[in-house]
Amino acid sequence: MFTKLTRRAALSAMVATGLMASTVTGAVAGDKLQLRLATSGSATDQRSVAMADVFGPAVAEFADYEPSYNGTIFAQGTELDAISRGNLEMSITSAQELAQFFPEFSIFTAGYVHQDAAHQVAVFNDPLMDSFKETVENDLGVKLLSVMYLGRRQVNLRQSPDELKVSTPADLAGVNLRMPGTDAWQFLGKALGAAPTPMAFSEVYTALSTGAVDGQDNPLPTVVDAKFYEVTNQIVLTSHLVDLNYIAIGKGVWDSMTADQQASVQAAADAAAESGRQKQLEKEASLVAFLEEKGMAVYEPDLAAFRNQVQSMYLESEFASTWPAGVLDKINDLGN
Ligand code: KDO
Repeated sequence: MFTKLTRRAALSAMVATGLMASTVTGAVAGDKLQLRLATSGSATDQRSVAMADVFGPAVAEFADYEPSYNGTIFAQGTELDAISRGNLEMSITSAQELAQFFPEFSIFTAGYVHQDAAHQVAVFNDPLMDSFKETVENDLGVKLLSVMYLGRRQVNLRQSPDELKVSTPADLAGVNLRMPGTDAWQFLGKALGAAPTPMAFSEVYTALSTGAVDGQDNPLPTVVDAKFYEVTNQIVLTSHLVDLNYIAIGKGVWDSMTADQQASVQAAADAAAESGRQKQLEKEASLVAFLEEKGMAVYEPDLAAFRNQVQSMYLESEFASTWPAGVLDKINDLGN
């Protein structure tokens, strides 16, 4: 099931042969540190906006912040490898991507675990995260600076409710639901009751418009930003994952900075994450009306049915066997 488990072994080999970047060369442009960030998100995604408007200016005295969007420089899911090898300085990464290297990160990818944006921040800043962060730093050469809020993921389908009304996971049987391409994402699609198909984010609009897939899942701000409402007809408010991303930076880059620069980068990342979080929350609260104006049906299914199925499937899965003892209870204790 964990087809990518071997990536941890591959990492050890990289470290052993000195392939992993312990220092970064070529990352200094002129007198300034070059901080190239790659994301599969668009330039208008609130995480990208926050990084450009808040992070970049805050470090401008000593660093050039150079973002690239839509997976153009590094395809979705390849950014961590690129940072690890010293070919990239920063990314907006996900727990799902980290779970490919470190299966225990799947605890942060499980449906109905994080409760809201504040819970994500509490979990990220809690000592329970220390060993997760240390593992990523030591074994991958990547430092997780701050947690960003992507939002509550909802099921977004081409079919109208007349064709397919979704109340419980059983209604999604046979629905070809695009999910991002890692094991953790695919399992979430299965747990929802659907037939998941892996696909990069950049291909989703076309796949929806041609009918190559029946639907996709993402938070409302992403549905709007990517204009998925043009090629779909309904949104089922499952809120199955309160989704997060991490602002990640190469450990070699981090170690090359002075203590003052490190403090500035950390503060800038925290400020960008907070700004993006507030904007994303505002958007999420207002977008149902916008989507309805665009002709979309937006409704809540039987949430208890989704929650029960998803939670029990995770607890019975191989993913749960990789979760360090007691961490799920600690996460739950940090919530409401
Ligand atoms: C997606 O591919 O559906 C996803 O929402 C997954 C997230 O982890 C994140 O990478 C996001 O895409 C991209 O940044 C595009 O918004």
